[in-house]
Amino acid sequence: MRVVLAAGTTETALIDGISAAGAAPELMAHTPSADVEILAYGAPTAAPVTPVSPTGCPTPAAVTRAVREVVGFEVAVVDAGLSEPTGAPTVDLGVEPGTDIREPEAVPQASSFYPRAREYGRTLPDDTLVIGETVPGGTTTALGVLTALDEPGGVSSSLPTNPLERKRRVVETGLAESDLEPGDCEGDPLEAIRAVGDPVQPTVAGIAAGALETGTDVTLAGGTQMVAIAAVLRHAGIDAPVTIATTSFVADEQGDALPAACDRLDCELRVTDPGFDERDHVAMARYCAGEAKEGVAMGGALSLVPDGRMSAVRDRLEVVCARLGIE
Ligand code: AAM
Repeated sequence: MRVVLAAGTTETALIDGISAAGAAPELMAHTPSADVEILAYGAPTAAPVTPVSPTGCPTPAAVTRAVREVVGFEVAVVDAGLSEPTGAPTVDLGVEPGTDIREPEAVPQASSFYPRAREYGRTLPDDTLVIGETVPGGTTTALGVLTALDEPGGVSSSLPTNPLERKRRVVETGLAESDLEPGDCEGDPLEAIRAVGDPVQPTVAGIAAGALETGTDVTLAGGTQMVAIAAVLRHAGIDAPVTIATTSFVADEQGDALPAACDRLDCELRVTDPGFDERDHVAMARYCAGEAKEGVAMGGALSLVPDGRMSAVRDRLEVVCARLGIE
């Protein structure tokens, strides 16, 4: 079993009011680079910041790291378009940062990133992969791809109040700038990503596709961004079994829409509640207030926690947070 984290950036994150995956817009580009270091080392090393939301909610990387310190799992990080350096080892597939989806092309090289990621996925030796993401702005690009593929349903958000109408307007502009209408990319998911997606999407979808081809079990670790990846796989004609593992925070926010989307895309859904309401801790309270919710493979990592060990994960999260200066 291995957790594979695809870490990248899209300039879409810089659109006003669209993301809380960083304390300020100018810090957002550092978030994935720091997330990678937190997962690998337990705290940022080269990155200048610990990713927190503007209200101080720590990155889900802290939770994934806490699970790792309790359960122990192998990690591989793929550079899926980082725009700032990271001090942790990454696999280089030549993936470049994405542009604002309101530009005519969001991921101009989507169709070459995908086969490279697929080849990487084919070569991984593990029986099971849990594939996660960190890409600020990723729920907006997920909405972009879902809309271009004519898949119904909304998307989640790192913000406690989801700016869904704003995201819809951004996607509408993005599609228009790409000379596309909603649904125009049905059956051509790489075209959807090229027009209104982000570079993490062809990377995750490619790794998943390659792994599935070699009989590897694949869990997509995340919420609505992973629903978009599942849609990419299905529109690419891949019908192998896929699981989506997310947090109760996303599941609670999405209500019936999440199981409905998983049904439609023929994915098994696994939801894990980390029991953060049982603690009086600033970070866990932020998650219970609907901030962050998911990311950096958090839901997939939580699904690996054996029965009876979740309180050890909460204990460990307090230690990780203290290391990050969040107490
Ligand atoms: C990743 N790193 C994060 C974070 N995420 N650090 C702090 N807070 C988060 N929520 P949106 O579309 O609103 O930006 O949400 C998606 C991002 O939130 C992704 O990067 C995901 O991994 C998570």
